[in-house]
Amino acid sequence: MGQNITHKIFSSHLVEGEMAPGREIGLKIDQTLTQDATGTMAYLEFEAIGIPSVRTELSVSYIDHNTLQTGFENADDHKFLQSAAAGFGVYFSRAGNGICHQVHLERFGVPGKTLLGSDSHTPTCGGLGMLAIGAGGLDVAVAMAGYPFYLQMPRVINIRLHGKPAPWVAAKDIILEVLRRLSVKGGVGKVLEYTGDGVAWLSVPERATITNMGAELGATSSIFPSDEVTKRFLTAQGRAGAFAELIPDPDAVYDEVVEINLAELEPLIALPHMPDNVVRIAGVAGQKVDQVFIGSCTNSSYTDLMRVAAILKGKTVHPEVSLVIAPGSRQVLHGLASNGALTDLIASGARLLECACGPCVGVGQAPASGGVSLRTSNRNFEGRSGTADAGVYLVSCEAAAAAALTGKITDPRDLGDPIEIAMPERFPVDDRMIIPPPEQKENIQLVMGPNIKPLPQTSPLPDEIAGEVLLKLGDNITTDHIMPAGAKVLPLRSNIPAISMHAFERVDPTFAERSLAAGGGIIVGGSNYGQGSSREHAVLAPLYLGIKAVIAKSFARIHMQNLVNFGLLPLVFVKEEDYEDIEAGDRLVIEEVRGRLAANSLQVRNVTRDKTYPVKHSLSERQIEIMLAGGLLKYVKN
Ligand code: MIC
Ligand code: SF4
Repeated sequence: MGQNITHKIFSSHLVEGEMAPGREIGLKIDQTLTQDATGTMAYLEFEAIGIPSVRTELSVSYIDHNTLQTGFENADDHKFLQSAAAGFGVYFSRAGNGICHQVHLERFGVPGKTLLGSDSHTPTCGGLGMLAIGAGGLDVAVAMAGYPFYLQMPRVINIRLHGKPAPWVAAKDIILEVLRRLSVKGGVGKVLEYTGDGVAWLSVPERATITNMGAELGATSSIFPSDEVTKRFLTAQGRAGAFAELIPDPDAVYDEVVEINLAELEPLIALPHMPDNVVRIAGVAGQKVDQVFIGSCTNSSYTDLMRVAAILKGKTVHPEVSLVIAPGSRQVLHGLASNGALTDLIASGARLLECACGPCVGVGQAPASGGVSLRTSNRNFEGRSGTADAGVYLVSCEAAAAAALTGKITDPRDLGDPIEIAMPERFPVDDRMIIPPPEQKENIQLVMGPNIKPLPQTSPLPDEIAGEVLLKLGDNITTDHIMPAGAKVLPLRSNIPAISMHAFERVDPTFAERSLAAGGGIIVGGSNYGQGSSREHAVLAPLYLGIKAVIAKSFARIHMQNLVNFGLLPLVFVKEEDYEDIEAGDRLVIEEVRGRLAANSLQVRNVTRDKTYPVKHSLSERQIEIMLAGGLLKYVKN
């Protein structure tokens, strides 16, 4: 039986288990990446494991999220990360060099290799045929220490792209169409593998736009073949030697097939406040726009911004619109500067930001009250922009540039003749902002400023869990609900006691204080609880506040793994209707927890309502041992 691309990489990296969907497998990890907002914890965790140097082929530490320095905190974190990189044998991509996913695609990604990153959009490198997976910082630390990465073997969904996209239909529209069809939980437990004749029309950065937003479907990863297009991209990056062809066998089998005819697609838009809330732009055209943001790891490549520059050339941004642009990397900015496109952007009135995440994660450029912001980024969750009542819409670069000129949501097809941007034969390669680890590591001290607080301690699973339901939540609760990001909170990522006071603040500002006063309690969630980011802080903060368990209808992959890694029990209702029965304030008791875990026969007693609900978990034997030990760090050290 022929193999698909995903299975080829899985089988060449399999170190434990059987590749049957749903079964736990262990994978060898070739490369890792961390970013500054998750990286401080990851390197503290790596230090706690006690291995002197990383054992991967390559590990890179990026500074890209916390680059706004309104106090000492972020700069302290950068110094710590630079010293950790030097000490542990990690490459260090300096602040301003670009967003981790864009830079990794340009400079490090290798077809056929595995990459584990402490950021949910790590699958961006799937655009060049790499099996790239997002995970919590501790999982990445353990992989840096040379241990396998464990996950449930995903099902492989083949997304077959047929035909050629019509003019003004972008890669962004393809992934928005996938989101429209499959929803924000449609990728859970799956790898999305793109094949078909339509793939040939897409450049590597366009493919990366698509694999990037596989994260918004909750997919384990997304991947494209490595073909002639990949070879040209790597050659233009001066990395032809990294190329290896990777295509599915002609008789490859898949668990499911989704067909998309690219020729039939139209420009699309995701309406507030979920990335799967997708409609045709033509259907909502005309609505007034206050802000346009072009950037993020989804849409900030050289060709993306060249298209924007061509649209804006000789024109002026609409007087009612603030247009902000953040190039994805220094290489992109360099390319725009040396060919004059940057002048066109500046002349049009665009406001240039540094090469970093910026507004995508609420670091600056919060929209006006009740404002409408059109963005090329990937998440439009309520409040993530920094303005609680703003509406964020997700679009392609072309649609964003069109709206910046007209001041309203505009179908880019109204712009007239399509724009062709050729891929450069050679990108302006300059790695001087990436510091390689030193040959000699003696005398390297970790620089720990006052913002870096010790790792929180976990304890072994108790035999009885009891507490009040402190919050009852609906479906699709994101990690941005649980642990908000943004310019005010992100600088506290290395300080768990301080950041914890912001947990759930957009849902219920009294949560942190109530939780501390009650000595902790239990959270009840709906389906797809914890979707979105990989941030461990969405577990560490509730843990710090005394949360003992989360009971939900279902969990997002990375968040559930993070809960287990820190010894917080993720439980699922056996009968979904029991969710309806529970109210905030009810007192719940789970008895014989340790004893019943292996048999998966736990029960929740609702003391307030005198009812008992059967609950289950989907933990592997290894994860049960992690829970009993009190988290992954303790388990690894044992
Ligand atoms: C995000 O896009 O939400 C982030 C910020 O990049 C997160 C990581 C983090 O919270 O630090 C992610 O996607 O994992
Ligand atoms: Fe950065 Fe936004 Fe990408 Fe997250 S989604 S890595 S915040 S650009």
